[in-house]
Amino acid sequence: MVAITSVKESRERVVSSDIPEIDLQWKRDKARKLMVRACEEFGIFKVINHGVPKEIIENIEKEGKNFFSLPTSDKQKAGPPNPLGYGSKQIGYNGDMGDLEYLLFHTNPTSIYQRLRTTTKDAFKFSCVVNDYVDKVRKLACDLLEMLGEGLGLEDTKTFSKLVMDAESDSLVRLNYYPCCEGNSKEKLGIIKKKDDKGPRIGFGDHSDPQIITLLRSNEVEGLQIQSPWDSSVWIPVKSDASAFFINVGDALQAMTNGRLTSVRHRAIVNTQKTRMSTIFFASPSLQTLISPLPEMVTHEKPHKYRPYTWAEYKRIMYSLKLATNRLELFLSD
Ligand code: GA4
Repeated sequence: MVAITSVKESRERVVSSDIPEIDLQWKRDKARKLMVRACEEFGIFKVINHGVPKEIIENIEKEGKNFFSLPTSDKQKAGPPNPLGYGSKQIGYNGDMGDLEYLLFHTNPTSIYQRLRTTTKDAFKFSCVVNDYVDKVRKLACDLLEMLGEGLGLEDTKTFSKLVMDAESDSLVRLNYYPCCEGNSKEKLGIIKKKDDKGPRIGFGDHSDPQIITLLRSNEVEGLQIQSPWDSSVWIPVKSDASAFFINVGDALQAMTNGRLTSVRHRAIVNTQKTRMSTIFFASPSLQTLISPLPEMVTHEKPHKYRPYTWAEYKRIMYSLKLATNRLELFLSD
């Protein structure tokens, strides 16, 4: 689990860590128990032997790199993000900025090609590669959600996975591209102690994901950090592993489990030496889904923590707020 091995004295502290790791070749009972525990304690775990073919991953990595190497004017044909499409630096609509470029798509197969078609002559190939990736990763997301349903002892173990399998699911896929920058010296990365440190350059600022779960994979370049569950001033760097997926609990899963599983706050920092690229699948319900604590998660001692909301309502509110806002707090029951 997370082992604290070094602490840096400054406004923010960075500690080194190991994220709970789950091997999908383990016996199912062992894997689902550890998965639930990781989601309760940290809101994140890593899966290895996940079954997503190497070729599918290599293809999206290659096509993604090709896209971000295009001239800016070509990339901009898929933007500005509304919120889908190509974006650079600007995140959302309320002044959040990050040191990154990105592509954000709805996972509906035709929408990906529609966004890309005027950007590059390889748009069709790129959109096919993204669709292939989404198919496999959606399947992995549903398997993991079913294991979580079993681990939580739900009567209908497919409660979560059904929401993502729905033909109208609002799932998204995102490619984040963080060009390396000289600004993140060893001091800023928290490796060397320095006075008056303003902290590292932020690629994507501190936030929790609004959806059910997120499946993130990146190249071998470090950058993802999670906020310590025990101390919000401590950021835990996640060791990169290009062969694994990092799975994190989103706000909707926290709400449906009545707060038992916790959506982890995380951020991405920019690497000094190497360009980082991550591919992220956000498993979501349909817009009209009513999200509410499951009856099995509500007891006399643990009454309804959140009021019911539709996914559409949550989205509307989240787009009116800054990235770092703790949105779920606005949905606490009276
Ligand atoms: C965070 C998680 C996903 O990347 C995302 C982001 C979305 C966006 O980039 O358009 C948001 C952010 C994310 C939450 C608050 C709002 C919306 C930017 C922002 C400031 C695609 C999502 O679903 O929510």
